[in-house]
Amino acid sequence: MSDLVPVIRSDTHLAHIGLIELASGVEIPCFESPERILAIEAALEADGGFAFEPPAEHGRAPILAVHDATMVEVFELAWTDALAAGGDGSRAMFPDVFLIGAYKERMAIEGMPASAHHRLGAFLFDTATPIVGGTWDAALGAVDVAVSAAERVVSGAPLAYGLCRPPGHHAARGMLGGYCYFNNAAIAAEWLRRDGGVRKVAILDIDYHHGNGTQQIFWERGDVLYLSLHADPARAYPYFSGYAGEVGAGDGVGLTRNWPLAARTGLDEYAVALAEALGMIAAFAPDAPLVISAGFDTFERDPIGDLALRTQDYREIGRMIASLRMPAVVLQEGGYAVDALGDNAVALLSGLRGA
Ligand code: SP5
Ligand code: ZN
Repeated sequence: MSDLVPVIRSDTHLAHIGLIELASGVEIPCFESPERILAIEAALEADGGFAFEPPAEHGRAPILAVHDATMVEVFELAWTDALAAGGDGSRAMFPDVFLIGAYKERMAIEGMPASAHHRLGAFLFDTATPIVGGTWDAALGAVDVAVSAAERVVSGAPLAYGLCRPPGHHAARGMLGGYCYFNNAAIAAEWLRRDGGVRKVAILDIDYHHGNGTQQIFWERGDVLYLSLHADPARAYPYFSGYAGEVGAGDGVGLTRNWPLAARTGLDEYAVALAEALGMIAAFAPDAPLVISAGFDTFERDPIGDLALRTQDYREIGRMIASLRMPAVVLQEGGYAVDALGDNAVALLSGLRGA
């Protein structure tokens, strides 16, 4: 009975329905949907090895320990400001103008538009991160899920699974993007440092995409190891980070590492990279639970990925990670082949618990 794996989940994500995203300028249905988490929950329930629990409320403090306060405020106000500016609420909100680095080149300009939905252009990096009426509460809920999962492991569970939605690893200190609003894994890792009584945390990111946000947040940190296996950004989103030469700076030199992977990478090659990452985690010797950013967009049939992992491979990946003999907090990131997400999640978690 006590060997049931706690799964922290909440209904607050259900009203975050982006409806559409823009891909290369084309409007397509948003891959990041509520059905993703519903599918995982159904499979965990059917498996029977898991116990669902609600998160505890943690408020804004853990978010503000990681994110820029102005970004948080602009995100909170963006939807209501868009409505006030005449939006009818039937469509997701996207800014029109993005404040990229080159905009301010040479000029001393500081002005900001009056409406938060325009200000959002200074805090968002892509056109695939829709904001609707339910987005803010969903993002807060995902953080509560992540921190509660971390809390659960600190207080003795060997393994906990936080069903975070929206995902988090693309959200940087002052930037939203990639379906992500708050960086759930980074917030959980920072919470472990500040409130969890630990000195060193390792984050292993196995989502298909590079976790640019998590990398940026801990880039100069000597107390947080960030390791990511992902599709080579030379061909894959987010394109501008995740290359092998990115290794951190200052106190964090050598504590960021990236493994860019070729298209159609299967378990054999994946396991070589994973074994290197696990060796680095063992050498770093964290005294905290391992934080795992778990995406299943590495799956062979994922609609936005091109790697070739199969369902049974996630069990092997889980077993390899379990060989570290560290407690672990698994936080949901991406994965868009909805019909396979449940089986893939059960496989990973089963491997992690040593089955
Ligand atoms: C958390 C996470 O997995 N975020 C990923 C965000 C990716 N957003 C851009 C998706 C680009 C989709 N391109 C469609 C290719 C269809 N073959
Ligand atoms: Zn992803």
